[in-house]
Amino acid sequence: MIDRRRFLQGVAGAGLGGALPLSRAAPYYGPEGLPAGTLASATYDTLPGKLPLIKKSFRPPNYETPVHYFNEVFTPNDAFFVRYHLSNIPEVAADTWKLSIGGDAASAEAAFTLADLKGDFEQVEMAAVCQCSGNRRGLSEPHVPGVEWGYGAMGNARWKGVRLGDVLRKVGVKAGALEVAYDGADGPVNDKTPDFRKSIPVWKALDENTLLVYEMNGEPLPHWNGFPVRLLVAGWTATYWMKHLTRIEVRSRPLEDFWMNPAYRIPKGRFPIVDRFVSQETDTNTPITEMVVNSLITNIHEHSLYRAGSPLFIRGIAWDGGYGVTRVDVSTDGGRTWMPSMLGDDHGRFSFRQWTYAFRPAPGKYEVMARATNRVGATQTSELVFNPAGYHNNVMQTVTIQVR
Ligand SMILES: Nc1nc2c(c(=O)[nH]1)N[C@H]1C(S)=C(S)[C@@H](COP(=O)(O)O)O[C@H]1N2
Ligand SMILES: [Mo]
Repeated sequence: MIDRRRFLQGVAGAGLGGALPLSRAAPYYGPEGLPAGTLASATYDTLPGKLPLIKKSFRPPNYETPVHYFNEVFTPNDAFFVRYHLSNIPEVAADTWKLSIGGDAASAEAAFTLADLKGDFEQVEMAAVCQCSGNRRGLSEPHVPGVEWGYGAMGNARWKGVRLGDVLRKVGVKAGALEVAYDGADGPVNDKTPDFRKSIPVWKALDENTLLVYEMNGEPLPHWNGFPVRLLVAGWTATYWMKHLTRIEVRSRPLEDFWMNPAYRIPKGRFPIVDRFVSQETDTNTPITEMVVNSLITNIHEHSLYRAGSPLFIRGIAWDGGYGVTRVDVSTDGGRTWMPSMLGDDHGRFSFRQWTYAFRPAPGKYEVMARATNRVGATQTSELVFNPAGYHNNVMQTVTIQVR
C-alpha cells in the first residue's frame, strides 16, 4: 500500500503552479516512469519502518527512493534508500554498542560507547547527500551488471554526530598513518562472500567534514540506514558511509580487500575528479571518490500534459562533491537554448540545492533539460562516460512534455 499522506504530499510538493496537468497520468513515482533499463526488478515493497520503496532485491535489501520524494530538499527517513552488500544484518542495541579503534598506526587501542561519543566530543550538524556510486546504473548503455538503480539510490539529510578526526586524535594517530579502515556489524551469510570493509585516506578521515553520525533529520538513524552509528564522508559516494560501524583501524599500509579492489573502481583520467586516493591507485584505475556534479528534474514527468497560457514551474535538485552548485540552467528545446533557473536556499555545500524555472508555454512539445554547474566549473555531460561498473552517471536528463 502506498501511504496516502506521503503520496499526496509528494504530489502537492510537485508545485505545478497554475498549470494543472490535463491528463490523469499518475505522478512520476513508480516503476512505470522509470527507463527500461531499470525495470529488471522493480516492484514496491515495504521494509519494517519504511514506506513502500522500489525493491531491487530483498536479500540483500536494496530499495530505491521514488523520485517524487525529491520534491522535498531533505529526504524523509522512512523514504530514504537502502543499500546492502551482505544479507546478515543484525539489529544493533544502542546501549551495549561499542566502537573499537586501533590499528598499527594508532597510538593505542580504545573503545567508545554512544554516550562517550555524545558527551566527550563537540557535536556537529551537517546537511549532506548520501548517493550510491551506482545510482542510475540501470540507465547504462550498453547494460552493465550490478543493482540496476534508477534515479533514487540517493538521499539528502541533516546528520548529527561528532568529527571522526576529533575521536582519532584522542586515540592518537602515528606519523606513518596512511589509511583509516573500518567495518560494520553486518556480515556475509557464507564464507565465500568477502566481508564489507572500506578505507579512506588518512587526510580524508581527519577532514572536519568526515563524521560519526547517530542522528538523521532529528531522529536516531533508522535501522536500515546504519543504527546506531554510521560514517559520513561528505562529498564522497556512499560506499564509504559505513553503517552499523563497529571497528576502525588506522593503518600504515593500504587495505587490500575485495570491496576496495577490484570493487568500486573507476578508470583513471576519465572523470573531472579532484580528490585522489593515491595509496589505492593502480596504473589504470582508482577508487571512486567524490560525487560528480548532477541534477534531477523532480516535478514533471515524461508524456505529461499542461495547459497553455499559465505559468509552468519546473523544479528539481542539484548537488556535487562538495564544491557547491553555483548554477542550474534549463532548456525547454532539447538543449538548443538555455536559461538560468532560480536557486533555492543554500543548506551548505554538501546538500541538495533546489532550483525552479518558470515560463509561460505556448501550445507545443517541450524537451526539458537541466544542467548543473559547480564552483570549480564542472558541469554535466550529454554523453555517458561509459565504465564497466556504471558509476558517475551525470548525463543530462530530457523530459518531454506537451502543452495544449
Ligand atoms: N555496514 C554497511 N555499510 C554500508 C554498506 C553495506 O553494505 N554495509 N553499503 C554502502 C553503500 S555501497 C551505500 S550506497 C550506502 C547506502 O546507504 P543507505 O542504505 O543508508 O542508503 O551504505 C554504505 N554503507
Ligand atoms: Mo553504493
